[in-house]
Amino acid sequence: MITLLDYGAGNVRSVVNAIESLGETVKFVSAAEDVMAAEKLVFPGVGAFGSMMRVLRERGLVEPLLQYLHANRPFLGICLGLQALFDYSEEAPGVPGLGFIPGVVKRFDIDLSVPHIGWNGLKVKQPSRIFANFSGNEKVYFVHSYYVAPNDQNVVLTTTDYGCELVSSIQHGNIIATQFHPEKSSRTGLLILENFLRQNGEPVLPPQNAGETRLAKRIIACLDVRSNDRGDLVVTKGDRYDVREHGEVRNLGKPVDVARRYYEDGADEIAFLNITAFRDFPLEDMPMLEVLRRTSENVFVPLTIGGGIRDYTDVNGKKHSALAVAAEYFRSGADKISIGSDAVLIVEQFLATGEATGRSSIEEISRVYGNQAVVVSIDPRRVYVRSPDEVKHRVIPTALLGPNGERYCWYQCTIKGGREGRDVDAVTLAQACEKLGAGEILLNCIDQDGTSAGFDLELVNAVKQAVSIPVIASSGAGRVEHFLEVFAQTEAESALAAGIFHRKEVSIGAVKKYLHDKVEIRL
Ligand code: 1PR
Repeated sequence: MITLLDYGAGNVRSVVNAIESLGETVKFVSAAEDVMAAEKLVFPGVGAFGSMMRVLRERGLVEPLLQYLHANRPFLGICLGLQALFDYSEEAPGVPGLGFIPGVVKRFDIDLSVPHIGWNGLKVKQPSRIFANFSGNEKVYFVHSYYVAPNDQNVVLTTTDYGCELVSSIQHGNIIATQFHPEKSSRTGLLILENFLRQNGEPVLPPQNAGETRLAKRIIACLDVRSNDRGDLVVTKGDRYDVREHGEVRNLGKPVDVARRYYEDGADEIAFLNITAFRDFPLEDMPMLEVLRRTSENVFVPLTIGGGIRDYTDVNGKKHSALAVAAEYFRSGADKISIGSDAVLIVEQFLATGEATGRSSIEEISRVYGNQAVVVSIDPRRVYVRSPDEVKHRVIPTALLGPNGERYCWYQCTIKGGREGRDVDAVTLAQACEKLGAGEILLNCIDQDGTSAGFDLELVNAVKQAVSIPVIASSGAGRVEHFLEVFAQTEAESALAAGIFHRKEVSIGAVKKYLHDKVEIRL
């Protein structure tokens, strides 16, 4: 029996699912006594440091936790569950942490994209039970903007390189805590969890490659999901966002099965986009929530879900906040949510007034769940112009000349799945969303979508150069070479594809095999 401390933020569902997949049962801490009664305690912190500590205090959990830790009882902290052990965090000045491990939690101050999102390696500093059966070149999944700096180096279990050498896990007697997410680290993560749960193994020092660890470029499989005309929820795929063929919605399979196939084939992440959620209300769309729940039961890589995240008034006049919609998605197994149409409307208002309201979906969700949990999905379309001063938007020179030989273009943001063009460009939108608290940009391109003609490298470069958060290049992948092109010619951290995987023209395994000796990837 594992006791799990859920203080109510973010996706603990995936930790529960990962533990249950290993044949263990999970009990939740509902009162302070449950902490001391635990045989093994798992603390999967998610969200923001300040709100986490506030909830722990309000629920009277600080003292029991400290007692448990000082008694050297088996403990596994994950992400914020690691950071909570320290004195304080730069994320929430003035809010004390548990102070069990002397030291602080710092924000990255590096030239690379922050948050540090993706699969990176581990440099092991001391033997541990959790490394039993490790080969030594495993990668694990990180998603964080802050990292721990312990005063005593003897507690450092592993470090990881990302612009600096950060402490990626600590070990102090039976207390182990990781900055990375074992529950999202595929087979490697399940092995770590299994080793922790077994408790009887010998400490192991795995074989190691010398040198720096490197963040892998991520390959993401995207499932556009909607109901077809018979009411079945299907994976579909458009050509330039048109998902109908001979009048019918294309049906490329059942979402849960397709996601599982991509997980087994090595996807680093899976995204579900509920593409008609702009007109339906996601909280009434139980099948979609069910898809997420069932997928997260046996897919142990990060899941992003988008569609319909906005404030909403239902038919009875009841108001639902975007935060409530996101919360339901997180509870159902999402690690990140993605905001499309609402982001455009928020940015329009932000640009018009020059002020952030603090109440937009981007701001509210990132405040509660952390900005790493908020992806903004952009659906831009090329608009050609003769000269850069013809419009007030960010215009770029293009090698792909327009129909009348135009040498310039801008990328017009759209809402409602490309149905409505708005007066904002993709570069401005990405920058504004970063300011408002988005942690990542999913950059589609309607002109390339479903064409198999390759990613729009000009668009990716224009957006990537304008922001310091990670960018996922999307739309147009048709061959393995397109993935190399996007990683070699842009700084995008990830590449997303849909059609070629759904139609089984190219597998994720084949993409990785091709990239393997050319760019850093997770095998
Ligand atoms: O606006 O917050 O409700 O979110 C709706 C979400 O649904 C947005 O993220 C939007 O991108 C997405 N969406 C809406 N309509 C469509 C459509 O296709 N008709 N799909 C749609 C967007 C684009 C990509 C696609 C890549 C790769 N799909 O996700 O997977 O272009 O495709 P490819 O590799 O086959 O070229 P909101």
